[in-house]
Order: sequence, then structure tokens, then C-alpha cells
Amino acid sequence: MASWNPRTEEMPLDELRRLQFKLLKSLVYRLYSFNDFYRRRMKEHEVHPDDIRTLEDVAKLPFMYKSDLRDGYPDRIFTAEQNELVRYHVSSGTTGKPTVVGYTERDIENWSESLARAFSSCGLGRGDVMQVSYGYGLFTGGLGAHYGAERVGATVLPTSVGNTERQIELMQDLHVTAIACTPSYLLHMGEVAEKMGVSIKNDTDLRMGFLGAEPWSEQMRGRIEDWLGIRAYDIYGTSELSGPMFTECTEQQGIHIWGDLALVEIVDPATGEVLEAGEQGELTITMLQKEALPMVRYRIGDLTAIEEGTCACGRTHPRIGRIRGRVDDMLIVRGINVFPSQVEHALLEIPEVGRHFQIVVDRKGALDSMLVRVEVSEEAFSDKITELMVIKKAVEHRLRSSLNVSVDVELVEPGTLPRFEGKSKKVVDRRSL
Ligand code: DLL
Repeated sequence: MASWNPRTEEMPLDELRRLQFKLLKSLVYRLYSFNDFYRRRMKEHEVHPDDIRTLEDVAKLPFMYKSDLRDGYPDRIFTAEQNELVRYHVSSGTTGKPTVVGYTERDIENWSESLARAFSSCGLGRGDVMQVSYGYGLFTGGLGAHYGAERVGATVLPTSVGNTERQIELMQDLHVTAIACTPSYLLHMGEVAEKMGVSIKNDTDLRMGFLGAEPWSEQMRGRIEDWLGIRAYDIYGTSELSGPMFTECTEQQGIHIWGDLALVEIVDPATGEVLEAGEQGELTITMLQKEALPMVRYRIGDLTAIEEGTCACGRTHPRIGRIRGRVDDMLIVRGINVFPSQVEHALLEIPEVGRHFQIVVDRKGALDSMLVRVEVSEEAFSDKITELMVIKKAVEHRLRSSLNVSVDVELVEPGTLPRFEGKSKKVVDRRSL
């Protein structure tokens, strides 16, 4: 697919690195000179802007964490005055205080530019109709996707979440070709459509989806693409970086992180040491051009790796692999580390398994127990106990061999487990109740 901004997207790597170094250096000088928070942090860390002599020297700078934003609530670590801000977004946060992100006009401009490059790398453009079914409002998903899609000349249908039947009618009537929503919401939409007698594959013009805001697996991509007849692209971002910012291109070989906007590092979650391309670790990003809230070496908590080599599409910027989960998502069950994404990966390899599951972790006496509740697919669901027993055994065996821990499995009827319009909640950990 043609690049939106070929001069930047296809820039030779050495030129890109020079540009990143220049941007990093001026960012660090600006922060050190004009902002108490960053100056104090750098002093505590005994690093001065003059110490940044190569791009790799970014590793000399202190990390930032979500707690820095919480502690500075609402706007104490902003680097722009209120009268320079054109927008706030606020993330609710599951624990503690919410976090507030401010944007200058140029921050919104760069956010839209980032998504314009991303969307056009998947072929979205003039003539497309993009239904934005991420939440609009304080959450960044709706407005972020909205601005990016408008920027590439697509017609936006800003449905936000909810009212699913109406969403499906509009999808048909307005010939929607692309959708942006969580993978969980698209699954729900597909099921509601079927109940209405509508097949998204055969009765709509939908041909691509930008799915993210929560982890999903390669197996889930395969299922969604076959079932709904679309190409499903992974879209990534967090509110602290701006919101959704980066996607895969049509090659579907990793998410392109635009290097002129964001400097990506992968670090060892335990030691903070910078890891090589190909090694799994914690995603850490420095926003090189953000004016109001330029996170520096922000430890996002998401686990992934930098993909090696350049993409077949010709874009030179670094790519990251699918997010495996969050550092704090990891369940420790009887001493074994388990990521919900591993469970999804293993389950969906079994054709009789439907698209929904739930993990319930509990403690029986001193021992942890893990129950995986699995919906059987419509086709495989039967009243014959013997057939269900065979599926249950296969699921138990598959999970035990891929997770290295024994798991209880409960098969449930299609349509029984909770459905989600926004981010899904797949884990119930009763140990913490
Ligand atoms: O979820 C921004 C967003 C909106 C991204 C729409 C994509 C689409 P937050 O609410 O701040 O922002 O949550 C960010 O969600 O750190 C990841 O843990 C998770 N996440 C986001 N995208 C993906 C993805 C938005 N594609 C947090 N795969 C991140 C896996 C994702 N996890």
C-alpha cells in the first residue's frame, strides 16, 4: 500500500536514527531547562543533557512510570501551559487515581498523522466508510481513530460503543468498509448480526478491522478473518502516548512504531536492562515530539519484542510483535507463570472450542486452582455427554501441555459467558477478593 508520508516512512535507517538523536537531544534539553520534575529526576539520576551523545545514551535517562502521572495528578508534570492545551483525555485506571493526558494542537496533529500513516498502510482511504465503535469521550479510542480516519479521507461513522443492532443496520445501510473496535466487541457484533439474520461476511461491505485496546491472539485473528470475511489488523497505543497510534501494515508482520514520533526500547522487566531485537521484554517508549506530556522512557508494562529486519512493505521504522500481555496481567498459579493470552492461544487451536472463555483463579486451602470456562462452538455443541467429555479431555490436555500446570475445564453452552463492548475482562481472580 502506498505510504501516506513516504519521505518519512521510507527514510533510510541511518537517517532515521540521526533524526531520532536530534529530537531526543532537543527534548532532553528542553525538559531539563524548563521543567522541575524532569530536572529533579535527571539530577537524582546524575545525568545531564550533555551526557546524551549518541542515540543509545537514551539508556542513561531515568524511567517513567504510570505512578509519575498519578502522583502528579492532574497536570503537575505537563510541559505546556493550560492555555496551550486543546484537549484532555482521562483514563479511569483500575486502581487509584485516574490519569489525565493533555494535548496541544501539535500533539493532536501528530497523533492524527501517526494514525493516518497507519491506516493508509492497511489501504484505508478516500471512498472507505469507517465505523468507529471504540468509546468516544474521555477514552482515547473513539476520537483517536476518528481523527486518523478523517485525515486519510475516509468517511467516519462515529457510532461509539453500544446499541449493537443499530450499529449493524448502519453498517449495512451506509456500506461500511472498515471498523475500529475491540476484538471482543467485534465478536459480539458478529453474533448479534447472526441473530438478526445478517452475515457480516456475505451481507455487508466490511473488509477490514482495526482491533486493539486489549490483548488478542494470532489464532483469534484467523477465526475473525474467516468468520467475518475481513482483514483484521492489530492497533496499539496507550492513553499516555496519546491513544491508539500504531498498526500493522498489510503484511501483518508486526506493528510499525513511527520512529520520528516515538523511540522504542525493550527492557528486562526485572532489571531495566535494554534488550536486543528479538528478545521479549517490557515495551518502553519516549515520545520525541509530544509537547504537553512527553513521556521519557515510559515503562508501559506491555510485553513484546522488536521484530528484526525491515518490513517487506518498505517502511523502515521499527516494528514490535503482538503484545503478549502485561507484566501485571501475569497470573502465578502454583508458582507457574500464566498469561491469559497463552490460554487463548492454546484454546483456539482446538476447532470445537468457541470464541469465548473465562479464567477463574481461586485458592482451595493452601493451593491455587485454575478453572477455565470454555464455550463450545455452535457446531460442536451437542447433548451427548460422551462427545462433550472427549472435547473436555482434549482441552485439558492441550492446556496442561502448553501451560505446564493442570487446569480444570468447564465446558459451557455457546452464548453463556459475558460479552463486552469495550475492553473485555477474561480473568476473575478470587484470591484477591
Ligand atoms: O487502549 C488506547 C487504544 C485505543 C489502543 C484503541 C488501541 C485501540 P489505554 O486505555 O490507556 O489506551 O490502555 C492501554 O491497553 O498498555 C495495553 O495493555 C492494552 N492494549 C492496547 N492496545 C493493545 C493491543 C488504549 N493491540 C493498554 N494488543 C496498553 C494488546 C493492547 N494490548
